[in-house]
Amino acid sequence: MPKPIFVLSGPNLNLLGVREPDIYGHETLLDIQARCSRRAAEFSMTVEFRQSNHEGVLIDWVQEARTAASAMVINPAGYGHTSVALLDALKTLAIPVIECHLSNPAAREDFRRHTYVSLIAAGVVSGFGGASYELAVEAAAGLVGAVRA
Ligand code: CA2
Repeated sequence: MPKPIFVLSGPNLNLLGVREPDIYGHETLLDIQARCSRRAAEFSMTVEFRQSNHEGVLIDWVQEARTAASAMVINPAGYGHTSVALLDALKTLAIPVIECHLSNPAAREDFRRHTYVSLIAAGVVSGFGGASYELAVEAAAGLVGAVRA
């Protein structure tokens, strides 16, 4: 079995399905985790799905992924727009990184147009709600050479 795809979510995404459904939809993060696991299984892969509200915790997980993951999907949430430290950690990875967002940040406020993560991401999936994560997992599987079982 290959190493898992790390799927990391940043601050406030634990509130999915509870607040602001008009922007972020009705699905919970648990629903999205199930979607990612199912999609990964189609490629005989697994996901390690985690969320934190804390920048340092996310950075620790990125560092863990250096040896424990075959690829990374990350929704950095607000930290994508602000965190040079998260970018520095991501830059140490030799595995593919896919950035994903539930909404389409480019269609929102100007300050959401830039993310530090995009500087190192192999690609970005935005605007499809929970499906953004699923599509990102599929892209990650493809980048590590996994084929549909
Ligand atoms: O669209 C996305 O996935 C974002 O990464 C979400 C971030 C935002 O800062 C990015 O620009 C785009 C915000 C996450 C907030 O999550 C909430 C979920 C439910 C209720 C309130 C906030």
